[in-house]
Amino acid sequence: MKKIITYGTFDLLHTGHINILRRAKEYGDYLVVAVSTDEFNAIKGKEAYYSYEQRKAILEAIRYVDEVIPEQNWDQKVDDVKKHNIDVFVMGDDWEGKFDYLKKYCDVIYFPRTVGISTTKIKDDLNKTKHG
Ligand code: C2G
Repeated sequence: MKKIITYGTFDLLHTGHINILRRAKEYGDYLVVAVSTDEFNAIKGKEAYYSYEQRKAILEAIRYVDEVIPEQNWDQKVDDVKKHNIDVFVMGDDWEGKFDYLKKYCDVIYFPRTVGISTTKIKDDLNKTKHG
């Protein structure tokens, strides 16, 4: 069984998230998603609209996703790759090169981001609508 892993906040789920999850799954049979906890989001300087439990439940409902685990810090990736017997690590190319140290343990693939959509854009657009 070929296992893939990816990491992220995945707040206000949108087609950019779905695209990377679908593409990641094409590389194997079992996709693990490490979703950032609310505490780790604070470290990342992000405040998600949905709580960790809500974002986890939403990801678990996606057909491409087989397992969701918590992402609690920047340093857990090597342990996760070993513990979950991961063959492929996938991230959007806004992270290009940042996780190449994992190449010792698994394949590392960066996908082009989906253009024109982001959680920040969704929030900004909604605010504009509300405030004109
Ligand atoms: N993404 C994408 N296209 C978009 C928006 C996001 O391909 N339009 C991808 C990102 O590149 C990332 C994943 O979707 O691979 C999740 O995005 P975020 O929730 O913004 O994740 P991020 O905050 O970048 O967290 O340790 C890694 C970090 O936890 C990554």
